[in-house]
Amino acid sequence: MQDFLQGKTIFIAGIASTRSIAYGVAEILNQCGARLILSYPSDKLEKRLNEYAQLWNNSVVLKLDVNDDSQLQNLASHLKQLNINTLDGIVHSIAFAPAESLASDDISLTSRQDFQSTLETSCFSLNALVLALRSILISGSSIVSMTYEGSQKVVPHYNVMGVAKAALESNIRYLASALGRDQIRVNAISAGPIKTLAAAGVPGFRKMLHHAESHAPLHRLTQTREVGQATAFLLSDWASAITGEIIHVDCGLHMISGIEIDSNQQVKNINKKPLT
Ligand code: 0WD
Repeated sequence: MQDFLQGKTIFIAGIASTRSIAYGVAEILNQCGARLILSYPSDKLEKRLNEYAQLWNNSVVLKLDVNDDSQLQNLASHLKQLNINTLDGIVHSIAFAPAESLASDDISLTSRQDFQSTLETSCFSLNALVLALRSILISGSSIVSMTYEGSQKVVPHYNVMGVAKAALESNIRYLASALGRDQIRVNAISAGPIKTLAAAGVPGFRKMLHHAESHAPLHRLTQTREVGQATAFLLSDWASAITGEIIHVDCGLHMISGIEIDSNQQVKNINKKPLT
């Protein structure tokens, strides 16, 4: 059971540190026997990614900024030069929003440029990456991206990132429809809040963590390795009929209304004269 991804080669974009969701995903995928290709967007991450690769059966490491068309155009041929002629899956764990767009709580203040760059890196990049790798994705491949509940509900300061996540989730469904004819599946995981570099850029994120811990049915925070386990399942043949789906891995937080009732108050109300 441990090696149920044996023989699969998975491309992972979005490891920035050991706290990254994609790091937890890579740990689990390696444990399940997958061969990993790790990408990093800028030279400053090269050394770190090479160190991580040593931990995971000497995974392949390469540079890829998903907003750089020339790098995308050369990606499949670059992989072929490394003797990687086919892929079984992609993990897209990437998002970016300029700090100013998260600073206030008024989305109308987000500039055209910031709006566009957020949508480009956080949503369009999935399609750009898929297109770049499509020629080597085999029938039965699986693609997994990462989203957050701020797509469905208003989360303070999440602003344009919430809009980008809503677009990403819709995009998952359209992409699943388009790639289904080639037996390629596309899904996303909606993770609970996790303390990572990207999350640290959202003002008030500590409050979000506290809220999640105290309100989630499991009364704890989601771990990156738990996102990894769900990702491993979606990448595996066990999920062969699942596509276009958004799966929550958030300790149940998404289904809680947020309405708080003081239990003493509740008793008081019950003792009032009954409604007739
Ligand atoms: O609470 C959280 N942390 C949640 C995150 C809850 C639910 C979902 N997510 C999502 C994020 O929105 C994102 O889509 O999970 C995904 C991964 O986020 P993360 O693990 O929280 O963040 P982080 O460790 O910062 O990794 C994101 C990485 C970038 O990190 P930095 O910190 O350098 O911005 O995305 C990569 C980069 O490594 N990235 C890019 N990769 C290629 N090309 C690019 C780019 N242009 N831009 C960012």
